[in-house]
Amino acid sequence: MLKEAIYHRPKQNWAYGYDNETVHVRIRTKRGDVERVDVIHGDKCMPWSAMETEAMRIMGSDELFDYWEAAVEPLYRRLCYGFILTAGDQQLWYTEKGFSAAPPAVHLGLFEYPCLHSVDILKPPAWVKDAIFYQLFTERFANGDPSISPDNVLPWGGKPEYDNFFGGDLQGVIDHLDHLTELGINAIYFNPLFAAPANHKYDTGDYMRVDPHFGTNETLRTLVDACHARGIRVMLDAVFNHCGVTFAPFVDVMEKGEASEYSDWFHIRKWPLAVEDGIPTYETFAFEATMPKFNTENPQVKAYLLSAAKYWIEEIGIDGWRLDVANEVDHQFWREFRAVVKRANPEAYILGEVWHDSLMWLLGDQFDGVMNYPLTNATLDFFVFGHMDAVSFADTVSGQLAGYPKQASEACFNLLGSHDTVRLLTLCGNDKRRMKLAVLFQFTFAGAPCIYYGDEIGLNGEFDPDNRKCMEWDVSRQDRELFAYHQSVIALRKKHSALRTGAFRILLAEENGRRIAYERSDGQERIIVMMNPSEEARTVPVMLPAGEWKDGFSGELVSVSGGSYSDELTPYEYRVLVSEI
Ligand code: ARE
Repeated sequence: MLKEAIYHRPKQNWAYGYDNETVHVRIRTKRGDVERVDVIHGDKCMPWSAMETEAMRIMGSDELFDYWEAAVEPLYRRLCYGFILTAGDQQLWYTEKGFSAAPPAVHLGLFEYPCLHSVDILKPPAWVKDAIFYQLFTERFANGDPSISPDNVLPWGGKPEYDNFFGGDLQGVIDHLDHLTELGINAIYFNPLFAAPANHKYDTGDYMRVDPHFGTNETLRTLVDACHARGIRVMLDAVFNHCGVTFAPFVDVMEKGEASEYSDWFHIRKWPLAVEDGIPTYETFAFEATMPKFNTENPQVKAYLLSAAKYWIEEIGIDGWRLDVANEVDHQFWREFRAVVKRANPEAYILGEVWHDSLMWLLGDQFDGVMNYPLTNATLDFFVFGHMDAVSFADTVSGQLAGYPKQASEACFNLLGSHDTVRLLTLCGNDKRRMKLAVLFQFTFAGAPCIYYGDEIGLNGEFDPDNRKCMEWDVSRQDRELFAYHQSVIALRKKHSALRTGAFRILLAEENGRRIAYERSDGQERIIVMMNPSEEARTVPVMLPAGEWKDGFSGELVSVSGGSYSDELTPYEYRVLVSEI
């Protein structure tokens, strides 16, 4: 047994409350090195004889490690525990004191999860794991009220530039809700809607007002009500890292300099405000002079932003916030933000924009989920670019699941593209076969999938601003086959809870090859996804128990005699099989 590879520490993703009764305990060992791991657990004031033993199962493996997991229900909320690792005839105890051949003499040497408190458990709103999001960039979705379009508005469908306008607005969204209902989504993520000069509205001028070219606060209320009537939830973008240069307190600072009562609202490095060699003398988002960074430690700034966070939930009825540049705002601000938002609506979703490992925000005191760009990257690398073989892909996504508490993975926001990336179809070289497999993976994995507006009808586009083209409303120019495909994967996900909350298990991952098969199962249903993301017809073999298996899309019965089952899949073909347990 390679002791150096063995890792556990209480809390974080290694021992965390999953619900009010359950603690998930995980431990890492060298891949393929350990045959069995048991967790011995109990209450530290009970006799040793009252300790219980639970066999752990491998929840996933990456290139180097196996990750073992057990769900433990402490009888009296408190948990002390140790591990017994077995490999061949070698058996080792692993406790807080390290490794030993014999059990510790007293409880004192054990790891402790001191007490399971409901308030400390990360509890994302239940609806999020069932959500299917649609990301909507309002300026480019539909112009429903030309009377409020900017003066320099261009005819719909022109070439998007950094600074041009096509007049998309909230009425346009209201007018096209049937499109979203027909598609089957049940949540919308809106890019920023508040008053701001730029077409993307990330340079906020007023956090309490909908941009006048988009509509009014009343229009937004009407839209939110209309969405709710259709079972669609609404999440807005909170740009709280920075504001824009038309935001009144920053205007005051620009006018009065150091004497401004708002000078401490921002991080001014040097007076006067200026840009020297391309670097502003005040902190900003990414050295953008038009995006001054807030001092979120200042109590007045906090009070202002938190009142905005509360207003849109309480007065307009929104269901969640996506937090822009979330990783560059202090953790303490987000803790207070969470308290305010959850008080206003305990079911509100808090989603952080973090492009990297986000564990520290997903421990119950800050976010419910993050934009899952690490998963995006792995999915694209495998299905779209072919940069990884199936083993590396399987290892990567399994490792990612082990890196977060289960409920965080289930409430992550899984996207294959956004207003910040090249569009999926373009990345696929307009090859829909690749796109479809990537999307099928997205819709059969843990986490709420999101479709970037227009992807469903074949919109393409290079990097910003080309990825923000006007939505195509001429049905004859929409890719209806792609639309029907999206409808079918959405329906599949909605039908099977195992796809949303079931355990994920790799069944086949081809080394130096492309074939992959995996299972999602939740004790009631077992779903098998088999894929051949290659240019050659290949047989995809998996081991399946006998039982009644159906094709996940057509519902047709599939004959499985039990044991080895294989399907001959044409290039880029896939197969989804479903069976009740
Ligand atoms: C645009 C162009 C720029 C151009 C500028 C000129 O993209 O190339 O210089 O305009 O005006 C918003 C707009 C953008 C605009 C930007 C600045 O949507 O169109 O830029 O403002 O004016 C990092 C951040 C992440 C951020 C991305 C873009 O960590 O938070 O960069 N995303 C949010 C929003 C954006 C928004 C802003 C932030 C600002 O989603 O839309 O931009 O409010 C790696 C790094 C990440 C990095 C990521 C992407 O993975 O690790 O940190 O994200 O790449 O670059």
